[in-house]
Amino acid sequence: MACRHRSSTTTLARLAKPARLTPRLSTQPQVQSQVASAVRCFSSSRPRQLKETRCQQGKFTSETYPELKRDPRYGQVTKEHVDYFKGLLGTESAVIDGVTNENATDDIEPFNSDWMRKYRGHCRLVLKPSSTEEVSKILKYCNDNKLAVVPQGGNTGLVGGSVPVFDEIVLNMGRMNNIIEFDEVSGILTVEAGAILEVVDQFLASKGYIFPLDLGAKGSCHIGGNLSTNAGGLRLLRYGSLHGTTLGIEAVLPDGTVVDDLCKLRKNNTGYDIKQLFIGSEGTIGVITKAVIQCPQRPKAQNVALFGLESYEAAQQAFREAKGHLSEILSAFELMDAGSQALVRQVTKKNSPLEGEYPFYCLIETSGSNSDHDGEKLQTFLEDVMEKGIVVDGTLAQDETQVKALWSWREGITEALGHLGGVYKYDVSIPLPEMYQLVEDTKARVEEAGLLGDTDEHPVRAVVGYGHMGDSNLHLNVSTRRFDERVEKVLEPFVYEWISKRQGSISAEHGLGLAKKKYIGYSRTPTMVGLMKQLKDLYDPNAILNPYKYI
Ligand code: FAD
Ligand code: 2HG
Ligand code: ZN
Repeated sequence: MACRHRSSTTTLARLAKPARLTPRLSTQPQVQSQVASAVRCFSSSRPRQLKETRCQQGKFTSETYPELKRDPRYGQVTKEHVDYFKGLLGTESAVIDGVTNENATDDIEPFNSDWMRKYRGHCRLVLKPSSTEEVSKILKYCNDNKLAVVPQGGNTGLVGGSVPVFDEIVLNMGRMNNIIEFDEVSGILTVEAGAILEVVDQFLASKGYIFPLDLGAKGSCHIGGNLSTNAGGLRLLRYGSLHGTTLGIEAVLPDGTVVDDLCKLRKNNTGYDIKQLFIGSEGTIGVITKAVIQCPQRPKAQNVALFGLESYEAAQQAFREAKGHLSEILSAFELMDAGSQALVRQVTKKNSPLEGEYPFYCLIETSGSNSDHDGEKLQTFLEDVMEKGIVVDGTLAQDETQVKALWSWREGITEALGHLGGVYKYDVSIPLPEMYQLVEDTKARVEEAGLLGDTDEHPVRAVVGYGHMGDSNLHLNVSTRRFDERVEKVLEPFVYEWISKRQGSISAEHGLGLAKKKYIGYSRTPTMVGLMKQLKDLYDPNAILNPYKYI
């Protein structure tokens, strides 16, 4: 619902023609839901699946990083193993077998390659269980036979964690997509790990609730993937992290043990909170099969404004004012620089919602229960920041279509960049005053190395920054015409050293995966890394889960 825009002395431009990215839909995943004890079918409009990147599928990860060697501890997958899994999982579609069937390579390729087309494995067997029991039997068998396994959700991860490096078996959770139970009084949802975030959120919308996480990959990513990466997304500012909103988890350990902690209580101080270990552990200690989530009421009134600013300093002032004016109704405060918006324009061929061009743009969202009240607050805020000269120009969405159109300038950046070639991504937390400086320093470094330019001999097209300013979370993106090891050498460890000097985090919300495994020491002390290794050894003594990654 858009706010009522009341007449004012300020001159906020209005969106005449809201821009809209054309959704590309694909086959709807089968969704069955069991609400309370009654089993019923739940149909929703189709989730908007992510567009694929245009970056050409390149080398295998093992070629890009020849220093990675296959660990000889792991067994090779044989026909005998495949026969066991076929016997266990029954249906043909549950096993994609490239071990005994050479023609299965094309079918396996999407499970071997990540969304960015940066990482590519050599997996020859994909398993798609449909129950916790099947996950348990698969893992027990793999553990007994020392077969390495990569848990996989929607495969939208941005750190190379969701695809194999060598011949690990992919355990894809897509068939475990039931919404099991929803309590309309408490807002407590129980859901299987393979359910798609957008499908779950559409179900919740029909009940007047919202999933406490939203992100650009919602049409493809799974709840289990979200929990495993502890995804942050666009409204963490309002709803907090999944560490807070997850009440319970069911997970399977590598030896097949089912950890049943499907607690539905908000308060439960009985012993260690073990479920927290599975949140953000990227499939390295267990496979999440179900989760219980505390969902908030869906806001009745939602307002979105986008404005242009002359400097990063002004963006910080705007954030401060937004917190002051909008406090409890502020649900997102996002930053985009001019470069990121230029690339979105280039790819989508849409006109910018503002007339002029500015070095920075901020998108503000409010979510509340009273449209008049929220609209009034937002109006006062906008008048204030314009009168003070903090904001130069702005636009306020007038209806839901315009809300989506404005969001697309922020949410659509990742997809747009993916269309232009390879992207080196750095998802980092930095204290706000210095946050954008990283983009400038990185750009200067890439320029100095002669890698940035408008012509084809320059691998780098642009160095841009955007992100969740409300959470001090910057997305530094180096957009290239093709992945090039010279670029990576200029960027790493430079970026991580830069962050470490400012006591930032080298991974704010995307995780470590393969991309950041060797850099964890820039954000964690040796003691912390040591404790993490102890946990890994305890839960996964044969190290079969997601090897070569994380720590
Ligand atoms: P996958 O990519 O399949 O897997 C991610 C990791 O989790 C892997 O290590 C995998 O082994 C593990 N895993 C998956 N499922 C399970 C399971 N059931 N049990 C155990 N381990 C499992 N991330 C953000 O944080 N915020 C954003 O705003 C955001 N926006 C994005 C926008 C776009 C366009 C894209 C492409 C990605 C974005 N991401 C964002 C990154 C990504 O979408 C999230 O990390 C998401 O949570 C991954 O979910 P997935 O189901 O795709 O998991
Ligand atoms: C976002 O906030 C996602 O849009 C993706 O976390 C960021 O592409 C990226 O670097
Ligand atoms: Zn993000």
